[in-house]
Amino acid sequence: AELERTFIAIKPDGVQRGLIAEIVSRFERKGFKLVAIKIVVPSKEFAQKHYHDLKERPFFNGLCDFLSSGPVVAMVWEGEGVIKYGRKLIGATDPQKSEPGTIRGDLAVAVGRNIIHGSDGPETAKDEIALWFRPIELVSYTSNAEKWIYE
Ligand code: DAT
Ligand code: MG
Repeated sequence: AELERTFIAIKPDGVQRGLIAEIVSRFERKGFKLVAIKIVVPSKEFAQKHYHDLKERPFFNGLCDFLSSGPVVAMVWEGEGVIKYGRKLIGATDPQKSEPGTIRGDLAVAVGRNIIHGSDGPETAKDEIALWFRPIELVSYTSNAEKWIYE
C-alpha cells in the first residue's frame, strides 16, 4: 500500500457531542490506518494558521474562534487514496448538502458546526500534518489487516 496521508480533525462540536468513536470508526472500518492521534485545544493564532487560506472570508474570525473554543481530536490517516476518499467519507462542507451516509450528512446540520475537518489535497495534507504534528508523533507500522485490504 502506498504511503498517502491526510490530516483529519474532529472539531470541538464533534468532541462535545460524543462523536469521536463514531468518526474514528468510519475511517478505521473503511481500511485506512491511523498513524497519529492527539487531543488538543488549539490557540486562536494556531486556528488562524490552520485556516490561513480562508482569511479573506467573512466567517474567518468566527471559524477560528470556534476551532479554538475547546478540544479538537487531531489525526493522521494513511492509505491508498485517503486524501480524496477521506473527503468523500466526510461529505460536502454544508451538511444541508452532504449526502446521507457521509459523516456530515448523518451527523451534522449547520455549516458552522460541521464537526470534522479533512485536508482537501496533497499539498494541504502535507502542510496541515506538518502544522499539527511533529515527525516523531507519526507512527509507521504494518497493520496485520493490510494483506486483506490491499492486493
Ligand atoms: P471544508 O471544511 O469542507 O474543507 P472549507 O475549507 O471551505 O470547507 O471551509 C472551512 C470551514 O469553514 C468549514 O468546514 C466550515 C466553515 N465555513 C465554510 N463556509 C462557510 C460559510 N459559508 N459560512 C460559515 N462557515 C463556513
Ligand atoms: Mg477546507
